[in-house]
Amino acid sequence: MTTINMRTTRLGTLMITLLMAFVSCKKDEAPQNAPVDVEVSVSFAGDAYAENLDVEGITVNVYNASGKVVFQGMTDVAGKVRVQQLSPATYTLQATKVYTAAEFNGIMGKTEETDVTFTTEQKTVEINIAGEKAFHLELMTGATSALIIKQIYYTGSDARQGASFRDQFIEIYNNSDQVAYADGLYIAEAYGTNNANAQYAFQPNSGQYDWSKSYGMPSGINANADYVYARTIIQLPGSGEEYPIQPGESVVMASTAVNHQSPYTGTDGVTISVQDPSLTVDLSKADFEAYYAPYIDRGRPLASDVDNPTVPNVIVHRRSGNATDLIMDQTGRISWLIFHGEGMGAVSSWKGYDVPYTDGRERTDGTYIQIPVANIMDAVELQSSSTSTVYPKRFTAQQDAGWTAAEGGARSSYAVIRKTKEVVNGRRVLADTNNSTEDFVSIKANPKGFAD
Ligand SMILES: [Ca+2]
Ligand SMILES: [Ca+2]
Repeated sequence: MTTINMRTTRLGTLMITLLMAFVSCKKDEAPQNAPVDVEVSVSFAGDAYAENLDVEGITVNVYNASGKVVFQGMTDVAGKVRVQQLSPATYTLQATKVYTAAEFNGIMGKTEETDVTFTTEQKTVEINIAGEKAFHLELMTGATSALIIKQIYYTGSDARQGASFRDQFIEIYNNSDQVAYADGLYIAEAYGTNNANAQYAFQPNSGQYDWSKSYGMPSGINANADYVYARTIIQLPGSGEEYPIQPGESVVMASTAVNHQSPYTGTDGVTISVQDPSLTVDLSKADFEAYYAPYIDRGRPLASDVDNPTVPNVIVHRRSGNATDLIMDQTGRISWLIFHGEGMGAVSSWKGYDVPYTDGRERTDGTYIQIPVANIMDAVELQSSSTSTVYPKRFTAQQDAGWTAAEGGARSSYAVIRKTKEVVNGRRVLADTNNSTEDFVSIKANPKGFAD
């Protein structure tokens, strides 16, 4: 009964409002100054979240141009909230939902260690009597960035018939509608444990290293939730605006930028060729390549690591052990991220730590560089199987709530690649819900190609 009464009252109010609007129009007053009622609806991006998480009780904030909260409310059972009597102006709409690790793991069957925050913001929303009255916000974990990892070809191709690890590459895509610059972008491998071993300290839910127990780790920081630990770190060259990437376009960073389908001469003068060119790819037109030879201070450079003079070389800050080229783990035991260095200072000042030994041994070689999560632009969790997590995750749900794996595994010629979400004015917008299980599929490696 109450519901009916309320509806009646709302209907009455609406009729009075309409009548007043009608009257004021007739009087030629300025209706554009009238306060506006708008509706904000909220949903979760990604199928798994949309199916399992409740759209009721999500906090919606409306900020005015000076950043002051002018409205705060909670969504109803349909995921909607009504914001009444907003003065015509420009606003920012924001929705936020925080789950404790226990809540989130219980609903989603995950292994998170800390709170999982879903949030989204829609900026410069113009509210006026003639404009939009309904707005939709899609909640995501973590942030989105213009530049995202589009394709990772880590498996390589058959060691005898194909090019083995020589033809690996990573493709970075501009998923926004504005020009973005590749200049100075860091690409790194996120390191983690691949097995349980009493020698090390682990986090209770994820089974990942408890980095807070690493020798020399400062105590006042969240060593696990706020950082990832990187082994290989390379950086694209450029001083700021030398390497523009147009909306819907990408750059390919090759391990070695040659046409791997055709014979080429190694640095030792010996010809390198494949038996089955169809298993590998042409990377001679790559945008960047990893040329490791100048960084090798001990031992001999790798013969296959040639320098294509027409393809700019990346800066190699950290190699994995004594790696003689950018050789990605072919079984998916390492995950990949891209990040920017803002606020991190000189690379030489970045702190490195060793894995957390339970015997408290002093390890000061700083093998794994601590990267703030806040600097991460995109992260893709790799696993060796697309059906189950074999290795403890290196990223939390804030970076990548899922994982992906290439069909066929090591040396299969298959890559992982983002799905196309939609095509806007001819520009492909790729799926980016920060859940690689939903965002990625596996295809035969195809530099600058698309999944669908
Ligand atoms: Ca190379
Ligand atoms: Ca080169």
